[in-house]
Amino acid sequence: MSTSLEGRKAVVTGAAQGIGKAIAKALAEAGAKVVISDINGEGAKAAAADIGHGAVGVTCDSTKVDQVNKMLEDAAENGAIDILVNNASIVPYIAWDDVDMEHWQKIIDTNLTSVFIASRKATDMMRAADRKGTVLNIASNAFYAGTPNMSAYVAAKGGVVGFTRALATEVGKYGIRVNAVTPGLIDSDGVKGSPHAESFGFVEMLQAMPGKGQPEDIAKVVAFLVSDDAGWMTGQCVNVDAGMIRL
Ligand code: NAD
Ligand code: 4PL
Repeated sequence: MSTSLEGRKAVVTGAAQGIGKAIAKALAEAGAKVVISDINGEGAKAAAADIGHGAVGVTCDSTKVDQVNKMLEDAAENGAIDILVNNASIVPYIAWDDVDMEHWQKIIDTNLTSVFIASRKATDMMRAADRKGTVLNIASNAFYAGTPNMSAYVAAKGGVVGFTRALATEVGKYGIRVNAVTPGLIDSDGVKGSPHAESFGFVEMLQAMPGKGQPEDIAKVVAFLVSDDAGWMTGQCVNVDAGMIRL
């Protein structure tokens, strides 16, 4: 087993709170030097202080090419990062009748185009530095379920799954692995206090196992997928939802 991430440089986007913060913590505890990137810079710095292990918090809007490129260059410290986790996203709860062009565009930009922006730069840097790095995208089991009240989100996450497969194909020849995780409903900071929290009873009924999914349940699987233990895995979407969806 080589689950250790000692000496690896990692970036986790949207990691000021929730699942992203739990991922940043798991990677830092496995030995990686972690940059916590978030549009909420104060939150990112607070998360870094909380996690310790040399984690650093930075302000970065994942939808802005210039900000993302600079954030990744800073994180690479004249080389390349080894691990990019594309986690930043908006988790909306919106009736179909209220979905308009503005909402659709914001969700596609934040939840799908952001994944392209960071992956473009990070894989270019990995290739230039001859680094066999890895990209891990956080999609959602809402893509499989067609979960109600988040149509643009479901579409964006489907795009993330498709892009995961395509990018894995494009960069596999350089030894760069690209995978995704599709979490089910998770009791994250964002979900707590949102209308999604009211779905736990229904979702639990659909799960094969009872219980409320926690950010750490996702983080542990991510830590494995970005480690050398998953070295023969690429282009995969790993579903982590207590068996709500049985693929
Ligand atoms: P959350 O709302 O608790 O946290 C999301 C973070 O992303 C926040 O810190 C926010 O500031 C940041 N963010 C938003 N827009 C950004 C931008 N433009 N640039 C940079 N950062 C930005 O969310 P969460 O529940 O922890 O979800 C994390 C990931 O897991 C997301 O990709 C989400 O779609 C996915 N997911 C969540 C659930 C769930 O039930 N919580 C289920 C499946 C998938
Ligand atoms: C099943 O990704 O996958 C609610 C909120 N329910 O964000 C999600 C399910 C939500 C989900 C999601």
